Amino acid sequence: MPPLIHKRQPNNLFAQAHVPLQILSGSEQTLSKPRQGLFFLLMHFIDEVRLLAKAGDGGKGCVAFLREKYRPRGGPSGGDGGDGGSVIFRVDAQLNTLVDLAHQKHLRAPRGEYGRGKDQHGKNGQDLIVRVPPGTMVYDDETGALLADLRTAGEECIAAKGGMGGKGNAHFATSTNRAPRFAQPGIPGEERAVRLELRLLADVGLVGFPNAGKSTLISAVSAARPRIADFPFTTLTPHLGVVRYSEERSFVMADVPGLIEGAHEGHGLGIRFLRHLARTSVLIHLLDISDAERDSWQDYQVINNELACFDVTLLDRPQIVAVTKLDLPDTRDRLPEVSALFASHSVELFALSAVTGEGVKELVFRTAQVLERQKERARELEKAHEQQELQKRESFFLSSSL
Ligand SMILES: Nc1nc2c(ncn2[C@@H]2O[C@H](COP(=O)(O)OP(=O)(O)OP(=O)(O)O)[C@@H](O)[C@H]2O)c(=O)[nH]1
Ligand SMILES: [Mg+2]
Repeated sequence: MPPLIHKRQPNNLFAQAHVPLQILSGSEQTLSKPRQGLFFLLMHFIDEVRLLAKAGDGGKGCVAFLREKYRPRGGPSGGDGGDGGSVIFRVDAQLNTLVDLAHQKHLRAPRGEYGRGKDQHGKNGQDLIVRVPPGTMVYDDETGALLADLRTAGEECIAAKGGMGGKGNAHFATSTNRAPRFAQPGIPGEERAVRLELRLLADVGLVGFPNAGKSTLISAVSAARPRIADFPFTTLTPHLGVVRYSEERSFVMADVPGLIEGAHEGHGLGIRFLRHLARTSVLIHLLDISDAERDSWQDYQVINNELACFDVTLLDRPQIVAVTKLDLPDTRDRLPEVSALFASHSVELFALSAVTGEGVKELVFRTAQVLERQKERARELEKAHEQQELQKRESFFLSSSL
């Protein structure tokens, strides 16, 4: 029986989740039940793959001479070779993971056909179009350079360009050499090692400890249906949901797996999923204060510390801090005390219950408000930057014309 998954590099996911390697190559019978579940889920959300893209070579030009009845010396008639196909990544809005590429090592586009006699052009190799989800970043795996950041449906990036076909000898006839016996070989297609990294396109990210109520909240405000259960690490992969807050306005929310202390050292599911917060503009930090034994302020700081360990700029993002499970009597009792504590550190607290809906609308509107302010600020910054560039160019022309 073939192995379940080839032992390949891209899915360091498995390493993070502490799944023993035997699962990657072992037979199905060796998997115990819970592991099978984890395995299944991880298998279906892949956000990093490494591939070798090889474009098709150009076909050779042909050396041929036309010999026909009444035209015994018809002259050089070698046709050109066809162009090789390119390897192209194209965004498909229906996709949300790179799982389709997880088991591939090579992406090969077909070569161009050789040119033939009677000036026949070889057929071009067809481009290999590889569909990727929106938010895919394409890197050259050798240099680490970013080749493309593919965001909108239909956007494309040529990972490896097909080689041009060689010219046939018909092109090389001159007055002094009317029967050239040479043609061009085709140009080899490009070959490039690429790394695809998916960074989900979300406006708002939910962060917090496991069981804080992240998935329950996203289920309450959007059509996303991540699994919800009363044990930690129910959510093993990020989920996106569209939150509609008026007739025409909406934002995308991301539920990422819970964090725990030491996540940056690999504890729990680690912090690798935090890359999906990189493009968010606002974070919603959820706190469960129902347990009297926990120190809410410390919990808040632990999560922020893990965010900073992944990427310190995540802390520059506006953060809305919200207490969940407001319907529980323990939460309600502790709320005034915790709110006062957070207020003493100048942190405003929201409170909500995703089960009863209390406070949810307020949180959504506040999030939308902060998000719009952020977008406005980004637009202003962009404008100011453009103006600066314009001024620089003007002063350059002025100084060079003097
Ligand atoms: N009473 C009450 N229970 C809630 C509320 N929100 C979440 N819960 C419960 O808390 C538990 C954990 O909720 P989840 O939404 O799965 O928590 P999570 O933050 O997504 O957890 P992970 O996926 O493990 O990180 C579940 O049993 C939920 O039913 C709430 O507002 N009120
Ligand atoms: Mg969850």
